[in-house]
Amino acid sequence: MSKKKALITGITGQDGAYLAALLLNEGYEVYGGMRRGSTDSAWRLRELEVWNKIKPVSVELLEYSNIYETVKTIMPDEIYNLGAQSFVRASFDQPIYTSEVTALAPLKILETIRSINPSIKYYQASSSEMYGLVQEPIQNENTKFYPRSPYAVAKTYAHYMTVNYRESYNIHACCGILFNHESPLRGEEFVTRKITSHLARMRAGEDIVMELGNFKAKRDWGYAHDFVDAMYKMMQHETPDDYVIATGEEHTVEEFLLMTADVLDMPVAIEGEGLETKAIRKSDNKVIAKVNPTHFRPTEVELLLGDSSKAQKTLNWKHEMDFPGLVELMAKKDYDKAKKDWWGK
Ligand code: NAP
Ligand code: F7E
Repeated sequence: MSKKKALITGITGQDGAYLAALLLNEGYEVYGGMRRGSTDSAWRLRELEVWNKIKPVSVELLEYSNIYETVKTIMPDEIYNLGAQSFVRASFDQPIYTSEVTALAPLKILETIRSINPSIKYYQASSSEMYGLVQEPIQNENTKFYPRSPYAVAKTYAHYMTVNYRESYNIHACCGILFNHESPLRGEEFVTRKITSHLARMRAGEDIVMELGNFKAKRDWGYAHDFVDAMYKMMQHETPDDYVIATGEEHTVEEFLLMTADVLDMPVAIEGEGLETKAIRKSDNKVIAKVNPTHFRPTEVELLLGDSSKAQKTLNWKHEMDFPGLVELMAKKDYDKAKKDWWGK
């Protein structure tokens, strides 16, 4: 039997790398959609040792004809659309670009599927950010959306467009409403990796101060490796549907910082309130983190907490990695890196 073919857009991102590894393991021929750039964007794929196993294809998500021709040539069985301008803070400065990549590109892919072969399955990377100003303390598939950033509005548009193509054209299209998921492959602009990479460099000897935004923001943080498994499972289910994927546990940014410091054996204390909040290293009373208001968003999402019981029941999905395990994995990996960079070993 010939191998199943999957096209992943955004394969160079965090989730793209983990999903590529999973699909290769499942015996798929994996086509990796990459945009042209002047620097090496394949480092995550190299780190997971999948770069030589995938077939890279040039996909610029702003170009309809590029998407169309790629799909027509490959004729994949499944398309996982992970490509996006995914940084919420940046979406306030670049709302139009964000909308073109994050809202309109999914429509271009859905139109391509509809016109070339409606039996191609489609996965849309929806986001817990769509809940924004939360309308219920714990969010599930029935909770009303209240997006609070251009990124979240763009994701909400793409979400409903995916539902509409499923209902109008009978396309096997699924939306994974994924809550924050992290890993050592997370981009360093996101708060978890920002914290682990900065504290690891401090622990290795660098004299730096980290600037953060809202210490009190709460998120439901899971492990990206666990979360891509949910994407795969929903695409294999006979009925296409939408699923919340989350751990069901929330923690503040401050808690993430304190736990990272403990893992690195560099205890810190939090002092002050609001804009005056600081993290002080106990061993020498040095301020290692303080607030810089530029990291606040014009409209903040204060808290998110997901209920993934539908995915647990229907897909038999559950997360394996708990919060302390995730912090430890990320902090230790960044410390190993920092030691190499700083001490050359
Ligand atoms: P990420 O690390 O930021 O990766 C985004 C990917 O999109 C990168 O491969 C990037 O390519 C690509 N991309 C951006 N603009 C493009 C364009 N114009 N043309 C082609 N490719 C483009 O994101 P992630 O964390 O892996 O997340 C994967 C998806 O899930 C995203 O859609 C994100 O919005 C969504 N999501 C993420 C989370 C989370 O917590 N991680 C939660 C919910 C939903 P370059 O490498 O060239 O920049
Ligand atoms: O912020 C606060 C910040 O940028 C988390 C994306 O993958 O998950 C991600 O979006 C929280 C926010 O992730 C800093 O204000 C404080 O409340 O790591 P983040 P995000 O905005 O939740 C969702 C589900 C996605 O879909 C997105 O694509 O932490 N925070 N201080 C900070 N955030 C950052 N980045 N930097 C700070 O210094």
